[in-house]
Amino acid sequence: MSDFLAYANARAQYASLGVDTDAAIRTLAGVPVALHCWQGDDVRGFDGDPAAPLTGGIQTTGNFPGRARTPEELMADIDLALRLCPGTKKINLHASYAVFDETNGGWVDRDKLEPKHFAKWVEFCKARGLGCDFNPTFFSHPKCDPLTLSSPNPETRRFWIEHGKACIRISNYLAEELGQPCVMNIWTGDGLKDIPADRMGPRRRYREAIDEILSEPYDFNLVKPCVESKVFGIGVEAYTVGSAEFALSYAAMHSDKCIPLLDNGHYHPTEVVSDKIPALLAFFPEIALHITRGVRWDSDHVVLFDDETKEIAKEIVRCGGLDGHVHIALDYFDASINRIFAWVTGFRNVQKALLFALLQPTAHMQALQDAGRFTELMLCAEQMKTMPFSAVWAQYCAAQGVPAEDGAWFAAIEAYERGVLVKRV
Ligand code: RNT
Ligand code: ZN
Repeated sequence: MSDFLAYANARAQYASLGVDTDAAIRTLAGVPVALHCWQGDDVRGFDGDPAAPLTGGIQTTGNFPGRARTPEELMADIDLALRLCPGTKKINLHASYAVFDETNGGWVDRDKLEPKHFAKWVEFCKARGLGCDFNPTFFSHPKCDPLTLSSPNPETRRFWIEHGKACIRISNYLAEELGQPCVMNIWTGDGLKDIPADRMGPRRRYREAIDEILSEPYDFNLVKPCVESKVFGIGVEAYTVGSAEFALSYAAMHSDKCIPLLDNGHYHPTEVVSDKIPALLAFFPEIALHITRGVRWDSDHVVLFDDETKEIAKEIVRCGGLDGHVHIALDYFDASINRIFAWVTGFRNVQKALLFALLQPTAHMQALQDAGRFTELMLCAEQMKTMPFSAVWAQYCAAQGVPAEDGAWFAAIEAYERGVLVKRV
């Protein structure tokens, strides 16, 4: 069957359930999703010793050839990834990806970063019509003692507060230059390996440090500071300063200037972010997400088209999150497979999940729930799983000018691996 017939057939089948496939495709095309730059180089960045370890309780594993070592390599890799992904894309940068060169005076430490250190990224985004999100980098740096914003040492705190403020100014610059809001996420790996004697002190200091960072002036319509919580990290198993209650309470008490960010790797294994989305949207006008896949822990595996990713997407759609209420970003890092493949697979899977969610007969299913018709609700939910989704996905990809079949785009990645990646030694 031709693609045209396959889509016509699928459209009719979905229409018989009251689902408009053309509208779903149109809606999805306008939803920004942020692609994280750090998948391309195993979260190393360009502002420190390239041999220095990744700290902050996060870890990449694997040594697949071809890690990007320079801004030019990373940009070239991102370019290929973007070409193979449908949808509206943003880039998500960490402060450690500052580009230092002779035109901007060379290296400065993180407390002294300025917009000019991100001019190359602005140029990159402008040439491709992309928005840009941003993150202060509170890890992998000699000034982590190992705490940062919650350190008992005032000098350490000062350094990191100044870094946070510099990042607000940079986020403002990115938003103004690119004409799109910049989501700026505050996450620290601050915590303790073993039973604390003082759980409150670090949290008080963290709270005051965030207050100070957010005292830097910004327009909340342009810069969207977030606080991301976490349950534990490697080497900080007993206590995390920015726990769920801490981050959520901070965001709730400062809802005029920051928003909560949920990373689905940052909860206990039977907790699900899909359920937290409507809980938070009952109170917060905006929330932000890091979509990832934890295998047994916050392992940051590549996002798959799996049940929880679909459920997260359904809640985003059902809660009206696509109208700017939910800021969607990816956050994973796998060094054991082709990194560009990892980017593309995860990004496309989020797109698939959103399309799948947009193709649910949501109003009908909600009416069944409210009427207590749970037998028919289960029947309908199961029927949706074998609908001709792939024909609608193919239509969406064609409209976006990217290959639909995974096999078709993988050839481009293989060629790049042979021609470029394996030569990076
Ligand atoms: C770590 C957090 C955080 C980082 C990125 C690199 O557990 O998820 O968001 O992954 O900032
Ligand atoms: Zn995250």
